[in-house]
Amino acid sequence: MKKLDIIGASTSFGQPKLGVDLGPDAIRYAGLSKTLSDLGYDINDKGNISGDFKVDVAGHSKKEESNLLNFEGVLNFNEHLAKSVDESITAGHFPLVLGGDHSLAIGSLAGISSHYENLGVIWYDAHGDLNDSHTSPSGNIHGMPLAASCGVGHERMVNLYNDGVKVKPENVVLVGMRDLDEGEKKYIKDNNILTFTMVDIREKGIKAVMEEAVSYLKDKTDGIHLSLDVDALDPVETPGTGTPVDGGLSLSETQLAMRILNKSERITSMDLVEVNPLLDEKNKTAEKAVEIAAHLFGKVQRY
Ligand code: 5AB
Ligand code: MN
Ligand code: MN
Ligand code: MN
Repeated sequence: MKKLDIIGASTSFGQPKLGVDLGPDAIRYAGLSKTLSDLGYDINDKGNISGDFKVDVAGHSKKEESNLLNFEGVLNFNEHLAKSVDESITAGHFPLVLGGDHSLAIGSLAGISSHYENLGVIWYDAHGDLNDSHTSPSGNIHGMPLAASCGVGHERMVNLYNDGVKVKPENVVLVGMRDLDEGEKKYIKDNNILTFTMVDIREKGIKAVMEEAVSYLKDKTDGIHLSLDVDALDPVETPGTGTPVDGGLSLSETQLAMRILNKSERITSMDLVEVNPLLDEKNKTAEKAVEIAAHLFGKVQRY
């Protein structure tokens, strides 16, 4: 039986809003383990990442480095997360990382990347998360993890856990984009990153877009990591998230996208992030997150 490790990345260091560190538990309460075990997986919930970075209920809003909010907290948390993800892959298990704000992708990609020669990444998000401290309008590190993983940004972020670039920009595909900052647009253009905005998705349809993403990555990568931010979906679907943007994907489009990725048999790891139960309506966003994961792991909707 295929083994799946659930890793709770209960961090909120990457942004200033309280509650996103409760995302992993909200997704658990929405029935993740049972749903995936009913699909035939052997589930091992490793619990939440723990360390000496306890979340301060008054919020943590210290800019330790210029324009990098909670810099030390983000680094410390991600060192722990990278180790856990690395251990899961070494054991031959699929790491499913629950978030938590998206700065956790720095750690998950750091833990994954050494296991692959040419890791591919599908970044399913309203945002590119391709800022560095110079281009970021907010200083929030959850807007920077893909840049850091591609080798751009503070050297302690770039070289976290193991030195150097974790993902090559030519192995990245962006899906769902509708809120890109100027510096991110420039990075995408300069590096020729395959990008599907919501306009592209409305024109081509999600099925064609996902098939194109898979065929682009299939032959040049030896594993594909899916980093899925619930704000890729429209806020009507997933209101419980810190940086919602109108005009997003529906749940049914996302279910179809996940089915296509399941059929590709290339997805080797996943982040499921930015679920904030304090901003949610009756845990609706966590329930959608479970539904999304279920489709990646083979659920077929029958009406
Ligand atoms: B998320 C913004 N680009 O850098 C910034 O939710 C938003 O992980 C980042 O995608 C959103 O602050 C980060 C304006
Ligand atoms: Mn986002
Ligand atoms: Mn994101
Ligand atoms: Mn967000």
